[in-house]
Amino acid sequence: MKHLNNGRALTLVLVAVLLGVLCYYITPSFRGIKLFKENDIRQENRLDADVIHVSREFHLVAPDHLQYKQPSIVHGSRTDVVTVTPWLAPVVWEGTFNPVLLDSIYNKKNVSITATVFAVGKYIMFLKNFLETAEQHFFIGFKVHICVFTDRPDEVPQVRMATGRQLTVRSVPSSKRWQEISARRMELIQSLIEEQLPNDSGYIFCLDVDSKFHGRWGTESLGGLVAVIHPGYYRDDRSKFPYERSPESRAYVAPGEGDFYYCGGAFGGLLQEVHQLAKTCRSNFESDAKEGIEAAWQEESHLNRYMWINKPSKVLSPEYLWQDFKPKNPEVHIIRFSGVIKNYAEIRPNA
Ligand code: 5GW
Ligand code: MN
Repeated sequence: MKHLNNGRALTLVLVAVLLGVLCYYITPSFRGIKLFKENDIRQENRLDADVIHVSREFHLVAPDHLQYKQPSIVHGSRTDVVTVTPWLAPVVWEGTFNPVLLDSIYNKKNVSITATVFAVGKYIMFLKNFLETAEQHFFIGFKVHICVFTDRPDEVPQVRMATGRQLTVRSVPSSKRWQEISARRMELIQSLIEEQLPNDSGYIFCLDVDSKFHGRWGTESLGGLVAVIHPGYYRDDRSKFPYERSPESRAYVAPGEGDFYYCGGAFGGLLQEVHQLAKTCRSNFESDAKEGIEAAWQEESHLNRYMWINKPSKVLSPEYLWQDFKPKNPEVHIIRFSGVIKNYAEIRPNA
């Protein structure tokens, strides 16, 4: 009796499987049509969820009926500066973008922005000003997550964060040598992104703590891979850029090469892009170190090498990282973020 039942069940299962396979092969056209229809409906409704991951960055949906000044393609609002690179990446200067339009586009996308900042040793003293001014100028009205890496978690100042904004503190070991802090920066950025990637597809900016916000830094800065022009060299010939000039180093940039000199104190972009950058710079940095090589400006040199090969899709003008000791140049209409004047002997462990 039992045997008979088992035999029947087996036959039934076999028949079912055969029927399933048969149906699968008989109805491909039918399935095709159904899929196509689903896509059509989705496109009409333009659901946010339909903008698939890769195209997210390029799909800019504006609200209907937003009133703003007519753009012109013959009369530029900025004629005193270059606003596009030879590889057609925008260079962001005040006057080249409409902040209201951009904010409404990115509001729809519900973007989130992570900012990493290292405050190791005495550099903790810069954190309060950094955080307080970020609350006034950095992606106001958006989801912002500021991630502080420090060896002094107890000294992280209490700063009131607006709704939608959060601060997290991660402990890192203290270090006497700047080179160690510098080396670990890329490593920690890499692992932070690896943790976040599964549930976050947003943007990240990696910023120096010894700086303050003075003006808007917002959605105009978003891009795949974002680099900031260093304020110290942007009027100079590339031969004067302080790239790593020793061919043995993996940060080497040959004479007559290099586009701009970018800051190590601010860079960013999509999580995936910055992950690639951090991973590459860290690996090159470590391989150099194994051979006893240290690039001229440590990770900044590696970053500049990386950006020479992997062109940034958006370039931020020196408005996005000025230096307080530098008088403002006429083309700089607004200073958004600037390095404070610091007493090196007082703050650096091995100065
Ligand atoms: C930096 C130089 C020598 C020794 C120590 C440091 C150092 C850097 C430090 O002791 N603690 C620390 O948190 N940093 C982080 O690295 C800060 O976020 C700092 O903004 C960043 C880059 O170092 P800076 O700002 O001194 O470099 P510059 O090129 O802006 O002067
Ligand atoms: Mn700095």
